Amino acid sequence: MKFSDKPSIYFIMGSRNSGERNPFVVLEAALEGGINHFQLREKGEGALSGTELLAFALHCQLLCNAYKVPFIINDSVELACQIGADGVHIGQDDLSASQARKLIGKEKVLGVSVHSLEEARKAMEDGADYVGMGPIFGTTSKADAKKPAGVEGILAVKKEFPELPVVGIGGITAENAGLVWAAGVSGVAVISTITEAKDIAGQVAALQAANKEGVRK
Ligand code: 3NM
Repeated sequence: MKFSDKPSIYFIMGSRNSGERNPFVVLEAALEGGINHFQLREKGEGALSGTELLAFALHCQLLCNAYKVPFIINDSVELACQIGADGVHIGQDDLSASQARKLIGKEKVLGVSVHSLEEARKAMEDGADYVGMGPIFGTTSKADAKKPAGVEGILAVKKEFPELPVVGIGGITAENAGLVWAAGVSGVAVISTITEAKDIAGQVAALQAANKEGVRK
């Protein structure tokens, strides 16, 4: 499946990321504001599991469906298959991309987190539709995040594999997103820039407006 026809504002959130605010209210505001992808990433202290996670995921899915925004699940191929999510995003420590592709079939979106050209090559060969590269800038949203790597890794991947959609992640804000877009990404993925925004739709618009180059693959 193709990742996206237009530059994507790719919002990631779990039930613990929205602070005092109701996560569904935050998600709906982001959808209303025009995000292009949503990934449910349920991690950290107090993370939901079992039937609670299932119910949370189903509610997020309903909202995404209402706005025709692809609903992607982090890590759990099982949950994604169970509820018929639009895709799965996996890391280097999860099952392999080729295993994930076999389990989800050809039609679903498959994303893989990578940190090097070699990992990107492997993900692509294994059937990934896009790769996530990060952290570009410092982030406090991922407990085991690596050192910020800037946009060099993205430039290297785009040079070698111009057709492979790359999504930048980690510490991206409306102020620094221009650098990321300019590196040739197909999308910018954010947690806190949206979850912490007073004006969520305004932040989504600002992330879009930071893309001066227009349409990307
Ligand atoms: N993955 P924020 S960084 C989920 O480097 C995630 O692979 C990363 O959150 C990676 O937009 C990250 O708040 C956290 O910095 C992104």
